[in-house]
Formats: sequence, C-alpha cells, structure tokens
Amino acid sequence: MNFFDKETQLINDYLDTYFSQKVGSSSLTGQFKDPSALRLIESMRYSLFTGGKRFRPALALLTGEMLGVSNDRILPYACAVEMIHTYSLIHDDLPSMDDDNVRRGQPTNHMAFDEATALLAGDALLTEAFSIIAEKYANDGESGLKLVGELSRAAGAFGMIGGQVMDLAFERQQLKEQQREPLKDKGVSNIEALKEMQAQKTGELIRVSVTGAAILARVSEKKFQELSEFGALLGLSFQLADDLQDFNPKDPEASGYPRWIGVKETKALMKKTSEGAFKKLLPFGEKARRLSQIIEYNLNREI
Ligand code: GRG
Repeated sequence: MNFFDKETQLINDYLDTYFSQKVGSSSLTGQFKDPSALRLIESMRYSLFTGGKRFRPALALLTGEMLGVSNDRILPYACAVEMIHTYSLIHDDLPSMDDDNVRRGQPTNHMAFDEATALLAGDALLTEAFSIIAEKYANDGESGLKLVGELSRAAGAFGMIGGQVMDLAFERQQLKEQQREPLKDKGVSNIEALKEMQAQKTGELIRVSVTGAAILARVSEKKFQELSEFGALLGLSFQLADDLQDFNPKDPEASGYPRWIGVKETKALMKKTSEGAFKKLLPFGEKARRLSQIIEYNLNREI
C-alpha cells in the first residue's frame, strides 16, 4: 500500500470525471465529431494517467486536512497543480528540450502520439488548469483570484519556466566545460545559482501545493508565510531525494546536487532541510502528523 493511496484515488476520480463531463458536454456543440479533437483529449489523458506519484495534489490535500479544509474544496486546485506538472513533463520530454523517449517506463507523449499533439496537449493542460480554478472557485470570494495569482507566478517566467530556462543554459555550459575539465573538480563556484534554478524549476510548484491550500483555509498572513517556507523546504528535500535516487557516478552527463556538491554533502543537506521542514510544522501539533510523514516519505525515497 502506498502512503498516498487514498489521496491518489480521490485525485484520479476527480480528473476522470472532469474530463468525461467536459467531453460529454462539448460533444453537444459538435466539436468532438472530429476525431482530431478527441486525439488531443486522449493525449492529455495519456500523460495524466500514466503512473504519476501525485505528490503535489496529495500534498495540497494533506495541507488542507491539517488546516481543516475538506478534500472536496481542495480537489479542483490540487488537480490544477497536477495538470501543470503534467504539462511541464510533456514539454520537458520534447525533442527541443530533453528529447526523451521514455517516461515512467512508458513512451513519452510525443512518442505515443506525435510532436504537435504533445505540444498542444501540454498547452491545453496548462490552460485547463486555470479554467478549472475559474470555474470551481467562481463563488468563493477572492480565493479563485488568489489561487490564479499564486499558481501562475509559480509556474511562469519567474518560477518553473524561468528555472527550466536556467537549467537549459547550465546544461549547455556544463557540456562545454566537460570538454575541458570535469565540473566537480572545479568546486562548482556557481552553486547558489544552481540552487536557485532548482528552487524555481521544481520547488515552486511544490511550494504552491501547500500555499494554495493555505489560501483556501484563509489562514493569517503569518501562518501563510510559515507554510510557504515549509513548502519551499519540502520542495528542496523532494529535489534532493530525486537527485540521490537518480545519481549515477559513472554517467558523465549526470547533473543535480550529488554531482555539484557530492553524495555525502547532498545527504547532509537533505537531513538539514528535513529538520527545517519538521520545525515549521511544530505549531500545528498532532494535526500535522500526515504532513510530517510526507517529509519522511522523501527521506525514505532517498535510501
Ligand atoms: C518544460 C516549462 C517546462 C518545465 C519543465 C519540472 C520540469 C520543468 C521538468 C522536469 C524535469 C525533472 C525530471 C525534474 C526533476 C524533479 C521532478 C520535477 C521530477 C518529476 O516529478 P515527479 O517525480 O513525477 O513528481 P511523477 O512522474 O511522479 O509525476
């Protein structure tokens, strides 16, 4: 049994129903008489339902649980975050980016469909994410607008996309430098820039999985700040766990923290970051039990 089983089920059911209802009602307009329109939906569903861990939406649900907000209220936002995450993976795999043929043990979206469809499926998931928020929080005071602001900042040029751009630039730089000397022998002077890149590329979407739930719980500004810092620490620990799991010292193209600062140092940073995250949850007492387990989940993933 997986730690997120219950949340995963809720998220899968919600996304499945959402798409079925949309396609069902759109068919009334005749759009889905054209098989190419259905192919786009198939492509979106393909990546949404091929084995993602649902870490971000589950995190939003667990934060909501801690703050006393029902799953029903959090689910549309949680699924919007998962749609944006899914779009980012589809685009990240494209030939113009990482050019990957396999993700989660299955053909990547552009291999299963074609490049244009994959590009458009990513675009459509990004757009649909904001549509779902606008629709489901329309009668929820300022919450909808605040969620759009929070999520769009995190996913945009000053968040995830900005991080991706920095990453592409680093990769090119690293390739150039490798031709002269290995990066690790140079002491990696720009580690702060690498940290910033990762915080934006991976960390921001994880951070706003927490703060979106905080917006829906209408917490005080002070509590929001604390939760935002918790989300950022969790984002870093997620990245460190991912890097440690993926690291292969024999791969000359390997990147990530173990390559930049070493395996031992990455493990030490992971421990320090997790301790920082646990501390941020102390004021929430017993209510934070499952969120604390998510920190442990990351720590265990690393082993
Ligand atoms: C293309 C705009 C654009 C952005 C891409 C996040 C990202 C930016 C690319 C993903 C590259 C990558 C593998 C980063 C490492 C951390 C990470 C985000 C891993 C994937 O997230 P998981 O493990 O994925 O939650 P699953 O498969 O479980 O959904």
